[in-house]
This record gives sequence, structure tokens and C-alpha cells, in this order.
Amino acid sequence: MVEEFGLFIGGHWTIPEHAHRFHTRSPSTGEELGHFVAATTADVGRAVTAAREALPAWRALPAPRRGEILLAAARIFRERKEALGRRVTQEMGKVIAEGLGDVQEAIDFVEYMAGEGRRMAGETVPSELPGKFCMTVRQPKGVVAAITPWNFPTAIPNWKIAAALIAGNTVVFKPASSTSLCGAHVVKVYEDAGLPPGVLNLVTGSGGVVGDALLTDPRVNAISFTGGVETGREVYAKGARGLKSVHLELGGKNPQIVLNDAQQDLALEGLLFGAFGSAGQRCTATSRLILEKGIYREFLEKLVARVERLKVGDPLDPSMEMGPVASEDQERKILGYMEAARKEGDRLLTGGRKLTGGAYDRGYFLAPTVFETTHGHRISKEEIFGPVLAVLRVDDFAEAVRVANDVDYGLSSSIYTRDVNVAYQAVDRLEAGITYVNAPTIGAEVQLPFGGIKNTGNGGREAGSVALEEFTEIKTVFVDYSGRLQKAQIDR
Ligand code: TXE
Repeated sequence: MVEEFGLFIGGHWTIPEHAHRFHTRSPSTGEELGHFVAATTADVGRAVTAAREALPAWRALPAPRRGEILLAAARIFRERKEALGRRVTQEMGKVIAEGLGDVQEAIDFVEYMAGEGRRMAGETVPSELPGKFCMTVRQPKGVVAAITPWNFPTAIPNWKIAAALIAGNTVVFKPASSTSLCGAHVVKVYEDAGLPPGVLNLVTGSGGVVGDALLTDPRVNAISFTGGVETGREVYAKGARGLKSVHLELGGKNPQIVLNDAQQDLALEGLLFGAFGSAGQRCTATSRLILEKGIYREFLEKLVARVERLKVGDPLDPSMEMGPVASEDQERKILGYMEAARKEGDRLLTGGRKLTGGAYDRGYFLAPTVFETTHGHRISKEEIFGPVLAVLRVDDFAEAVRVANDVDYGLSSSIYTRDVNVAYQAVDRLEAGITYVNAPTIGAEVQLPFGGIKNTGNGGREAGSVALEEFTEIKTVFVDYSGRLQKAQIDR
């Protein structure tokens, strides 16, 4: 079934006259899924106007009341989980269990943020003067632009939208064009939950036009962006010109270290999930296996045997473990990395090719791939964002940490060891926003901060209560109840 959506501006779905249209397609079958409007700069301007106009009433609504609307949205997401999960799988290609997981993460986060409506804590501290009360309160930033990628088409938009809304901001949301259908369904849920008109607006279309219009509109106060590093740099620079608050969540080159004393089967299962889940298209995907030499051969043999048994195919079929990659562009880029690996002399252990024949010919299916590489080669350093695992051999824990850290990214990291001292040393030393011990590099929980260091971002975190930092201004409040003029510093 092909669905059609207009833009959602000021509480109305509209298709502007003479609008250019685009569509999304399933990466596994090529079938058309949805038709959308390519918004113009003027359309974005109207969406920002709607968000501005809705701001005073929305920020005046007590945060617990805003939370009730979020809870209503979470309930609707729950009711629609099955249908929406299928849409995620159809439009983006991750297997159905992960499509449903995408929606579950949205539900978890929206519920969690609804609770923030009754917390949203500030500070109270003593005053240096008698009869004076000092505190901080959180206030919304204003109009927030949420610009999101295709790899988590319901979870990532909700990470931004729910956190922005609970804090009293209004939002203009631009999903990745290739997952506009999921983006539109997310917005529909909030509409059906009773969100007042203009509080959340949807503008579909290209990054170049729609994204740019959001970044340069002076009435947009904050930008929350997830995507690639190069786009992130551009977003940061453009936002900086307008002195906007810009939060960036970018890529990763996440290592899983497996030491000689690790529980090997556990490490292996974790690795398969981390490296090939969502066909490696997660910012936290395991893209490097750093193996200590004592178990190197033995572990690799088991790994290759297991990878060759992974079932790749129709992502709606629950018995499949990996679906297609998300688009032709993704396929081209990933095949390019396989080619680069061969040119640099990396040894292919399994995969390394496009899958062809039968139903494979209708989509972008790649074989799960493992290369033995050398630290410094391209696949050991650059984010591939596909089902390609680079294996590196190290002499000991110290070298494992050195290799793990010697990349431009710092999002997630993992170590498998039975030695608690070594595990904590890894927590100290791994340069990453997230470290897992005896668990894969993926598996974020919404009540904890998510984000990274180096080229992974610009210092902020999403999720957890700290997500509110991105979406609130701190106001410092002094209440002098002494009845006389008191001068800090000067009276002493
Ligand atoms: O991201 P883009 P894409 C990485 C991954 C992937 C690469 C490209 O390596 O292969 O990024 O993916 C909008 N001004 N990650 O093409 O281009 C765009 O329309 C404003 C890592 O999806 O960065 C989309 O809505 N906006 C990542 C969003 O930005 C612009 C997740 C992201 O697009 C814009 C996804 C512009 N000039 C990809 N250009 C992660 N770490 O999770 C594009 N956009």
C-alpha cells in the first residue's frame, strides 16, 4: 500500500500548490511505499512561523500536563507498534525484530520523558546574604529543529521530539528523505495524542533545501542533528553563524576487545549482534574486533563459521538475521570499502560481495563480511556503516587500548574479559562516551546518557535526564526577602 503525506504545519496536513513530490521505496523489494512533498524554503518558513506562534501557550502549560500528552503518545505508539515496526522494516530494511525494537525504543523514551515533566530539576543553593533565596529553573530554548537520519527512523526522532516537547519547546522536524514515511507516522501519533496545533511540525525534503532553511532561519533557536560527520560539520558551521545552540550526534568506529581470558561464546554472540545487527548501520555498530593473540586463530575460526551461517534475506521474515542495506548509495559506499580493503591487502575471511540471484536481485543485499586488517588501513579507521567487520590482532591489553583509541571517533566501546581489574582499567582508558563490559557495543538504555567524544559529536548527550541540557536554558533566580538592599561582594 502506497501512502501519501503532505507537510504538517500548524496542525494541518497540507500539500502546497505546484509542490514537487518524491517517494520512498523498500530497499529489499524496490516497491514504492510513500509519496511526500519536497518542501521549499518558503514552506519551512511557514512551519517555523507556526512553531513560533504555538510557543507561548505550550511553554505556559505546566510540564506535568505536557507529560500527559507525551504519555498519550506513548500509548498510541504501543497500540501501533506492530504496524509501525513493519513500516520501519519495509522502509529502512532492518529485520522485523529490530524494526519493532526501533518502535519500542521510541515508546520507552517518550514514557521516560513524560516522567521528566514532574522532575526537570534545577538547583537550590545557599545565598551568601541573609534573607535571600537562590535557585535555578529550566526554561525552553524556543523553536527547535530536529534533523534526523534514516537508520533509526522512529527512535531517533523521538529522542529529539519528546525531550524538546517536555521542556516546553516547539519543534520543526525534518526526517531523512528515505524514511519520510516513518517520520510522518511519528508525527501522526503526536497529532492523535492531542498535541496542540503548531507545537510539532513536519517538513519533508532534501537536506540541502529543508535542512539549510532550518539552519539559517533566525527564528530557530536550537538544532538537534544526528547524521554523518561531514554534514555535521556543515550544520555546526551554519548554526554557529546564527549563534544557535547546536547539538550533534555523529558517527563511530566502535571496537570490541576480546582478551585471552574472555568467555568466548558470549563474546562471539555479542559480536554477531553488534557487527551485523541492522546490517551494521548503527552509529554504535561494532566495526572493529580487537583480538588478543592467544585466542586469535581459535576465535576467528568460530567467528567465520558463525557468520557464514547468518541468514540474510527478506527482513519481514522473522527467521532472517540480516536484511538489505538501506539504499543504493549505502550499497555503493560499502562495496567501495570492500574494494579499498582488497587494494590495501586486507585478507577477506568471508563475504565481501553483493548477494545476487532470486529475491536478492530486487534489493541491496550484501554478504556479512569479515576482513583481517592492519591498524592504519582504511577499514580499520573509517566509519563504514555496513555489515563489514575489521579484525585486528594485538599482543596484549595495553596494545588493545592503544589501537582502540587511535581513531577519530569515540562513541561506543566494549571489552570481554573475566578479570574485573582489567575491565575497570578499560573503563578508565577507552576513549569513548560509552563502554560495555562483557556486552556488545550496542544496547543503549533510554534512562542513561548517549553520545561520544572526538568526531562523534560536540560534547552534548542525548537520552537520560541530561538530554534536557540540550533543550533547556538555565535561569538563575535570586529572591531577596530581607526587605532591604543587599549588595553581594560589596557589603563585606
Ligand atoms: O546522513 P546525512 P545520511 C553516517 C553514515 C552514513 C552517512 C550518510 O556513515 O553512511 O552518515 O548518511 C540531513 N543541512 N550516519 O546520508 O547526510 C539529511 O537530509 C542540513 C551516521 O543519512 O548526514 C538527513 O535528514 N541537513 C549516523 C540528515 O541530515 C542536512 C546515522 C542526516 O543526513 C544537510 C546516519 C545539510 N546540508 C548516518 N545535508 C549515526 N551516527 O547514527 C543532509 N541533511
